[in-house]
Amino acid sequence: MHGNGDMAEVRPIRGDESPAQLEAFEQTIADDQTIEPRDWMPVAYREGLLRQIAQHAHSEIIGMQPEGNWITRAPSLRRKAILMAKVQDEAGHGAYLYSAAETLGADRADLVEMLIDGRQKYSSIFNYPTLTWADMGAIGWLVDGAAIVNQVPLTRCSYGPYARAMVRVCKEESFHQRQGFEILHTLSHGTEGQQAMAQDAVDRWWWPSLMMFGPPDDESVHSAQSMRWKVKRFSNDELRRRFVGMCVPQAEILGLTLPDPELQLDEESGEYRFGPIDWDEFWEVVKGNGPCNRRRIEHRRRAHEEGAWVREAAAAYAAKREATVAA
Ligand code: FAQ
Repeated sequence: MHGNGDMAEVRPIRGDESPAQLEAFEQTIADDQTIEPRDWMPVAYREGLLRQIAQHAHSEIIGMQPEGNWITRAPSLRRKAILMAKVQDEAGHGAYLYSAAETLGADRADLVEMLIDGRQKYSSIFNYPTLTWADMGAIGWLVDGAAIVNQVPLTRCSYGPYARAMVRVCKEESFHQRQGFEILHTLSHGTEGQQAMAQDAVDRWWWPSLMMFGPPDDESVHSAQSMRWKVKRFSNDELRRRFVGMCVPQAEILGLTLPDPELQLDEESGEYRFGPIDWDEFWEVVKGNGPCNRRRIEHRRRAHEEGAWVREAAAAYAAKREATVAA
């Protein structure tokens, strides 16, 4: 499947707007201006954005786990410091994104509840295990690489707070991707065992990374509307193809093979054709049946419960400060 099919049909907008309001909103989008929190927006625009931003925020927070698993086992002090900084950045990205969701009227505590009880999703990629140190390289190179390809266009998203959050997030993701590439480069130029470890990690992370871009265009329920409202600027398949095109020359520099015998340059389009993605695996992971889904949610639930005293202390401190200022 190369995803050249038609987009799923545009869903009708709910009748929650006056014609004048809708026209002003559509004009702002047409003029490539941003919609800001106090502007009027259709309910479906708000809900669609909230869905995507919340899923994105949850992905950053759950995404801390696969790499957090290796902080205590990093092979040197330098690698450990870099990995800790990266995982902290991911917490920061989650925090910006929850703040962006709050500008749409969401309550952060509700969002966390919806993640923990499975009502809201997070990216499929974080349900795969990190088995060796080389996985830190593959995550940085491929997962952050895919995140950049997906998120750079989001810096031009029509919703201002999300677009602005993406500017800083993308700068940090670039550093993350570079450090992953450097880990793999070191391993692939090391001993035979290190090379094999790097290749094994790339073999395991390649296909799940392609799945990060979401279902093929003809099965993507949200893309058409989302692109019309300039939330998404490119379709899932377009971005997936762009990612493959970016990885092929980088894999050559690394001296690693991408695990796809059908990967081939199409001279006419200048793009790489790639083999079929296992969409059954993707949907199983999205439904909660991936290798680590239960573990990831259980860990998040426990961390949330164990952090209750911090939230209570912060709220008590804020109340005390407010009382002091008011007095
Ligand atoms: N996993 O109609 P579409 C990171 C769901 S990067 C799970 O095509 P849409 C950085 C989708 O929600 C990862 N579910 O949806 C990092 C929908 O279900 P719903 C996060 C998926 O929104 C790096 C249904 O399938 N990045 O965290 C996935 O138009 C390293 C139909 O799909 C973002 O979230 C998936 N992969 O397009 C952190 C970027 N794909 O909601 C740590 C922002 C689709 O109706 C370490 N998000 N679904 O129940 C987006 O760009 C879009 O939301 C897409 C999906 C492209 C992900």
